[in-house]
Amino acid sequence: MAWLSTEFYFYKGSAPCRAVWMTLKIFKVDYEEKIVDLLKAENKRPWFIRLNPQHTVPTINDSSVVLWESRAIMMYLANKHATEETQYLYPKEPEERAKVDRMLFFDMGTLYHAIKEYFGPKIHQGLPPDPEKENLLKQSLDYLDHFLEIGGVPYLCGEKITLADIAVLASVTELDALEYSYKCYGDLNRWVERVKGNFPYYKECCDEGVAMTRARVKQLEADLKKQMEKERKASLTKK
Ligand SMILES: N[C@@H](CCC(=O)N[C@@H](CS)C(=O)NCC(=O)O)C(=O)O
Repeated sequence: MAWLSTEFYFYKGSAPCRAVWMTLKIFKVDYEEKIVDLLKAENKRPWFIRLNPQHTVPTINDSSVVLWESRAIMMYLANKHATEETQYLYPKEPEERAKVDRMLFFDMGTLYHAIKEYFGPKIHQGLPPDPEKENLLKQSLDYLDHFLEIGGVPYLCGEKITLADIAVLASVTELDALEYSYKCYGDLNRWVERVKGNFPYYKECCDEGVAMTRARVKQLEADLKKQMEKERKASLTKK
């Protein structure tokens, strides 16, 4: 049977996609890029829904093992492709692995959830973020900053970068795209700079996507402003 590379369905302007992309790179997985343009609703096309009924990216198809949910994909890639040299990214020892899992679940259920909740109106409609949800985001960033402070180690789970750092970095740097400053969180800010500086694939996998989201949000805001101005003028002529 011919050996097939892993199909990677993704969109660069998506933080969970960027986390999986960095993971594919660090484990040197042979993958085939399949861009799914969310702005053209390509994820809602029948062929994609057949592959992933939840129509989300990232999704992978690894010789008919079809997976979605970025962190589950990252764990699978580590389980399948980690070598002696890269096992530190997802340690095998239960105690060490549990620390990474804890942060991956924190990322999904608390941090990234808070980002999506607060910025939902801005990302989808160019509206201001939902002020009622800002406390949720601030609390998540506070927690993260505190974890780093009490951890007393350079990375989220110890002396080395793990999948947790990759996933959380992708989530936090979505805030760069949304122009939300986290500079006041000292330990968090230093950790972001450290991981960006020491992880070889951040620039390659994230810079373009972060810029895409920033530009898209600006466009939505400008369109909305134009629309509101048009409606204001129309209401004045009616009077
Ligand atoms: N928890 C999922 C979230 C995936 C997700 O919501 N992806 C967005 C892009 S950031 C998406 O595909 N949205 C399109 C849709 O839900 O139809 C993960 O981590 O993979």
